Amino acid sequence: MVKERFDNLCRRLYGRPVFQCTNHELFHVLLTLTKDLTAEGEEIHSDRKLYYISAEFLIGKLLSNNLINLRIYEEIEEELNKCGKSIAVIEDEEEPEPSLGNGGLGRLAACFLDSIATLGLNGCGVGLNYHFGLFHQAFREHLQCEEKNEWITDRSWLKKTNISFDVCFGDETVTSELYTIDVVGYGGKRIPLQLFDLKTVDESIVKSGIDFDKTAVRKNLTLFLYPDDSDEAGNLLRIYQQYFMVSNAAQLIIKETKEAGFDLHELHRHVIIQINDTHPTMVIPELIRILTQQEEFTFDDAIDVVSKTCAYTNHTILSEALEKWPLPYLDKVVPVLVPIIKELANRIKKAHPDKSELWIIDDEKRVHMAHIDIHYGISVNGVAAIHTDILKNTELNQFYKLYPERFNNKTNGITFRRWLLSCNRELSGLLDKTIGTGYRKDATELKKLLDYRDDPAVLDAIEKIKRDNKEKLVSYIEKQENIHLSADSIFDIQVKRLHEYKRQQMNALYIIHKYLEIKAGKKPVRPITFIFGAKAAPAYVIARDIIHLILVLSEIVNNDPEVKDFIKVIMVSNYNVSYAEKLIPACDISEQISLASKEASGTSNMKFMLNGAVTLGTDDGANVEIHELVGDDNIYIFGADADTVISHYKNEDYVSAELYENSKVIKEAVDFIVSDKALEIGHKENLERLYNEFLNKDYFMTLLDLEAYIAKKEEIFADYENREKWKRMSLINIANAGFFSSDRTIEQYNRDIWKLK
Ligand code: 26Q
Repeated sequence: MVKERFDNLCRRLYGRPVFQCTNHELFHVLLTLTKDLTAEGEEIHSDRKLYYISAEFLIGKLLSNNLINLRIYEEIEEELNKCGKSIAVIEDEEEPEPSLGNGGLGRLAACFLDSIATLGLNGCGVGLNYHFGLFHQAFREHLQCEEKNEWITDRSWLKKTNISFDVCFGDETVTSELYTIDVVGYGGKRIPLQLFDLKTVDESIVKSGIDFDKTAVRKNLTLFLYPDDSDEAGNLLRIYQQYFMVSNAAQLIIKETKEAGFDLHELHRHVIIQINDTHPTMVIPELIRILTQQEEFTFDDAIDVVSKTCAYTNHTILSEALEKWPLPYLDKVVPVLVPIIKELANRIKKAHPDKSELWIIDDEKRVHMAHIDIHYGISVNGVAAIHTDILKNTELNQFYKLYPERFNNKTNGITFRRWLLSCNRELSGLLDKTIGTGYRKDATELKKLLDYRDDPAVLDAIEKIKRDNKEKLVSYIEKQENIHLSADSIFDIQVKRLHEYKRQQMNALYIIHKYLEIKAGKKPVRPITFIFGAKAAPAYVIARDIIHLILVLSEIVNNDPEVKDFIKVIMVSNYNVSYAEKLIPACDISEQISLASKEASGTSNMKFMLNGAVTLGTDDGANVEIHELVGDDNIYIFGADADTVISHYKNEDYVSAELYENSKVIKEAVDFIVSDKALEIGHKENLERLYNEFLNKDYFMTLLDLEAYIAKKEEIFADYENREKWKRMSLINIANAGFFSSDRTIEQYNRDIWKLK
């Protein structure tokens, strides 16, 4: 059936059968076929609907994933194989990757949409259609360069709708247009990702790199995700973007609720809004504005109904990320919301006159967006058990005392369709043969694999798959980066946004340590390949310096005849979802080394585990739950725990210079950053700044854990040589990963917060 349709479509669109079409043509045919089949699939109806509003949806390429979820991948692949072609190659070469997110929070939103559709829940995603999204990263002179990332072509998954709304800013009114991307769940049910755009956006205002006139809102509003926010214009633009997103969302919600024939006084019975971090917070005052100004609600009634409709997810405790907008900025961008926000704030201040930590507007006239969400919503959730505990006991303790029933944990998850079935077809094939296909619907069935923990055939098959995936990655990296790696070496991988709290710099210091040891004659028994992938926010100076250090190390290590056969260092360029899909199945050691208490959850840790890597990490975020699931013997945990870290901050007693002075190992590694050898290749300004940061600040306490990290790494590398032990650890990690299916996470959101039918 599908084969025939595929061939017919090739003939209709290009006048040729499948085997005569080019990859370029085949992508277009498969895109059209998939869109058609998706539209023919089952739509979900119910009288209660979820709106998942998020500034990011990092959906990745969709071709293979959609074919898998429509359950036609095998059939199409068979047809293509007949003429020496494959879905993977067509996707690699022809499909642009939508660039609608940064990292964790955006990828989580994408996994959630997959699970919502799979579980047949009535919901949609609402966000923005950034034309250039997050920048494309290139390296020049060992530095990150940003380029625009053009992903929208006439062959994208976007579908234009005729829905459009006016959005009134302080100085002008703009008109939106809505695009949708259908998200197909496993089995073929679909939900829409609704992406608002602006008719008047002008791509030509972007001249070189990612520079543009930040004040020309009509022309720039949906050009970039998170424009540089180091200056006032950048911050104002963020507020323009956020209001544009939520005003459209609110208008869409009101329109759909009315069209369904529901009474807006019953809004909370028909609608649930999940606010993904504070970026969509203004949806609360915006809905109140619409209900009071256009629907004749009293203020009390509007607050009442909206407060019962909204739920908030917190993804970070880093204070820099907790949005606090200066009131004058809001006055300029969204004057219509300011009286409403002030009224919301006054009610809280009146109720808690002595507790300024609960206020919405502080003494410096800054609006704490999270406080709006907590006071005027039904739920506050953290994204891993330890993170929710920290919110309750420390970060948001005053709020927890006031509203204990609102706080709940929802440990993150990942979709196994993309992060196993699609990215590691060999492993999912082995699982099918070994434990049956039930795990595809019910991930906890992966546990059945534990019965094979001593079965040499299964253990060897897993090892062989890892080895094959490493070979594939080696060829891909060779093509992409022009660097040759050996699949015989240990692949030690750290991929995630570049941030000091994630401590890529600690990994770099280990590499320096190892380099110095090899130079002194102490050689590792097996070669090790250290792989990094990370983008730094354009205005984050130290993060850029850390990238510089890693690129400099890569140059030094990979070209040193005494060293290069023992260790290699590579930072892949433009790390994104597609790269992750190739790196993760090829990984031996998963680096999850954040400063304890700082990584809310992490989700790559789950992806690595599911693909048979062993975690080397701190007891932070979801690592804590991985640790509990696999037990002490199947994970490598080191470093200070969250309580210790929190007390260092409280007592202000962390002094990195003392650690540096008192440890030869630390001193040697840190000094290397400004050694002649490093300065010969790197830039003085970047390297000295980073060196001084370690000595004078080290806010994320890298030096605190460095020695413990070095010791743990020696242990894990030694254990890698015990192949029997390693293979069993790998299997045990896969078998216990079922808990991290986003289907489980979404069932919990639905059970506790959304309550959709
Ligand atoms: C806020 C204000 C000004 C400028 C930027 C921002 C901003 C932008 C993006 C703040 C936060 C983000 C993104 C946060 C994020 O991705 N957090 C990650 O969320 C994942 C999913 O829950 C977790 O697994 C990660 O631990 C967390 O870091």
